[in-house]
Amino acid sequence: MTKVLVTGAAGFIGSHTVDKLLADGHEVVGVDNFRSGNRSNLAGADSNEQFTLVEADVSADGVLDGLVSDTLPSAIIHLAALVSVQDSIDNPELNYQLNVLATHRVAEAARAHDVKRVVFASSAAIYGNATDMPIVEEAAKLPISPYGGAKLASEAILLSHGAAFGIMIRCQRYFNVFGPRQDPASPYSGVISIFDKRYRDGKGVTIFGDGQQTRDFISVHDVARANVLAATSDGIKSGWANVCTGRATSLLEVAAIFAEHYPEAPAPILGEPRKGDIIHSRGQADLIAKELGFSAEVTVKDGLSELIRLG
Ligand code: UD2
Repeated sequence: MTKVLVTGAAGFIGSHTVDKLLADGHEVVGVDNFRSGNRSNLAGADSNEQFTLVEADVSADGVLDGLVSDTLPSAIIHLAALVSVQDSIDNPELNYQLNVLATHRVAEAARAHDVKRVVFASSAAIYGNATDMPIVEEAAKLPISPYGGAKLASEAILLSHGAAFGIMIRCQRYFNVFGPRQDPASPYSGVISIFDKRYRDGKGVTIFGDGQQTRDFISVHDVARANVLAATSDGIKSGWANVCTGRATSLLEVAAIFAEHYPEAPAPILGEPRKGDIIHSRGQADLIAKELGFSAEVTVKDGLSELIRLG
């Protein structure tokens, strides 16, 4: 059993990561300021006596230092973030506070209190408009949003701290994560969460463009498992890896799966392509398989069926 501190514990990926850690018998200290996280995401975790939750902002001076010195975890999984790319464009300063300063605080708290391992929520956003598919980890890092820039800077902060002070760092570059508890509230929310809500409400969906665009959609259950592997496996080294399936699914395929479950729903409308949209995104999944022994197990079809069943 390991004690793990999870920042952003009440978020979409955070709460599933907490659930997986608890299911595997680990002790978990969660921290969240509920800016975008939701208390109800932790309904299952709350009933587990191995779980403690602290309400706090990890970017604030002294918060993480105090928390880490009080709890002395073996590993930190740092998922707290400003999660919306659009918010980072509207408010770059807040983005750098929540996505870079907070990461610096994590790195410093780990150094000061001898935490030997940090797992970080990085993103395929660091690759920007990559055109060679699949996207390999060596691809150029040319982010096109403050969000992507902050994720790339955070990788550098953590890896340099790790090298200087002997902390094992794993940067997890998530592709398009989907599943239960993803917030569909904004037009820039993940497309699957938007489609799920609209079908559930008996409304049709709009596909921006011809629907042939593809993404590497990965289930949040697989992502949570990858996080737990990175935080608890023996014999792994500092580094980074794509967290993806290696498979591409088009929006037409996604809409067709929803339509099977909602035969009465109106057919999707094809709208104007979204400005700045990339056509294809697919990661290469070999490095994480080699380094963590991880490969995604949930197909898009099965993941969508679960989402539609559970909400
Ligand atoms: C991700 C980011 C986005 C930007 C982009 C850069 C998320 C959720 N979004 O967008 O902010 O950084 O990466 O590459 O992380 N779509 C529809 N109908 C809808 C909503 C979306 O057709 O109602 C399309 C959208 O135009 C796109 C695809 O669905 O072609 C996926 O959209 P997304 O926002 O879920 O993810 P992505 O990778 O485009």
